[in-house]
Amino acid sequence: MVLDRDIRLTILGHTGVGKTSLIKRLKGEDPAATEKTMDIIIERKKMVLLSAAKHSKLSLERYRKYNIIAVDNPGDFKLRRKWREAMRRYKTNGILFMLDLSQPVEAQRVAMEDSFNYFLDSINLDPVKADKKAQKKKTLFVFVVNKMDTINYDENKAREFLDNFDPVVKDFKMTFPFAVFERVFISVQDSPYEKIDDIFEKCKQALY
Ligand SMILES: Nc1nc2c(ncn2[C@@H]2O[C@H](COP(=O)(O)OP(=O)(O)OP(=O)(O)O)[C@@H](O)[C@H]2O)c(=O)[nH]1
Ligand SMILES: [Mg+2]
Repeated sequence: MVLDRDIRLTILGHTGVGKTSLIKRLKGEDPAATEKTMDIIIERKKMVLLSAAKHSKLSLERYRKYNIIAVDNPGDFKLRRKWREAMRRYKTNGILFMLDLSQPVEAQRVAMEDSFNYFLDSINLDPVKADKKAQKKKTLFVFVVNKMDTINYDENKAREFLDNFDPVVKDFKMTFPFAVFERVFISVQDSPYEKIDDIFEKCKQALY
């Protein structure tokens, strides 16, 4: 239907951070049993965002459906080279980069740098051309800090954790001056569905 809109997202992050679990929650499945992702997996879900109900019955927004095209990726170091192809082939609107509060910072910082470089590669393999295009590109980066349950939902602690990634995020911001940056603190496993919906609400607001 004409009313529908697409949101194409690439989900990246170190292994075990909860990428596949997030998609399971989005699809209303039990996230408890996930296996390590070994290849790129395209997941689609047509959804009405919770905010739709706030719009009047005369407003299109009340009836609009969003096609979420989420590209799940393996976080394993050796399989990360698939990230570039995933982003190139599925013309992403943005990256949902996931972080895990219960895992060490350093390996995740490397994963974040990898996501940044593979994204640029997906724009153009020539670094100079890629940087040039990036300067004009409207895109979205959502940093999803997962496993809040492991730190008792302490947002201050979570913010301190995210501060460790500031130098990399600063590079993103300089390279993509027109990008929208969002941050989300969540427990994909335990947070209520509204928190999952909120991630996609933020994407909608950034893109439309
Ligand atoms: N405590 C806790 N565990 C979680 C949460 N979300 C996911 N997990 C667990 O983290 C583990 C890894 O989850 P996955 O979703 O498979 O991680 P992934 O990022 O897809 O991993 P790869 O496919 O290897 O890249 C699983 O045992 C999940 O149950 C959470 O919010 N809290
Ligand atoms: Mg996975």
